Amino acid sequence: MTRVSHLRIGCLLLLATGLCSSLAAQAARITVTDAATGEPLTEAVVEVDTEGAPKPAPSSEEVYQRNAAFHPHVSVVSAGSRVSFPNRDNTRHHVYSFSPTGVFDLNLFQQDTPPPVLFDTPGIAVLGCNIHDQMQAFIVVSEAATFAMTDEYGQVNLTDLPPGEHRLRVWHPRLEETHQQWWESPQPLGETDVRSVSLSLSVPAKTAAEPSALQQRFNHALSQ
Ligand SMILES: [Cu+2]
Repeated sequence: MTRVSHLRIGCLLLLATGLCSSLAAQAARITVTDAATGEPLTEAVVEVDTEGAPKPAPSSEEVYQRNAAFHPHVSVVSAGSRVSFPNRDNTRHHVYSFSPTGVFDLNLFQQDTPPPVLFDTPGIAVLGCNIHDQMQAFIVVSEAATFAMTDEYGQVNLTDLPPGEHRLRVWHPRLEETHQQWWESPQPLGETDVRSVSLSLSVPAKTAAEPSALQQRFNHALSQ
């Protein structure tokens, strides 16, 4: 191989590395942890307020019931989205929300799914079931241009933030009892920030979602 071709390969390698690092840098990464334990927090919703950026189109989502639990436990949707509530249990559920962002009340029989509910007001809808006290779920209705929910490692990667600094806020179901408050970052977020957020949770973790023995007998009686 000649000296010239060695040089050429070197330049190509440099170009490739430069390109790779600039692509990798175009993402902000946020890790959310529990301040008391340091454990990563899944199901934290991260909102970034990017003024002027287009907002995501409304979508159609589903929160189904199986084994007397809601799935998913936390959803985040853009304002104007519709959510349906299919019952995949053999028993009845009576799903409601009294939250200002979405007040509704649905009596759910198997295979009989009512029309989806429209969520056009930003905020958090806390869902419950009149029959099963332990059933709880949350729908975060967002008007932000960018939102995401943390994965099992407590992380979100925001790959399409515009340049500049943006307001950052984080919500988690265990932040406080009304489930309506957000943690606001004192520092704005840049498009390449790698940020750790540690939340002080005041609501204890719900233990087993297993229905009580009495509840199980009741469910069994209902399914007969
Ligand atoms: Cu129920």
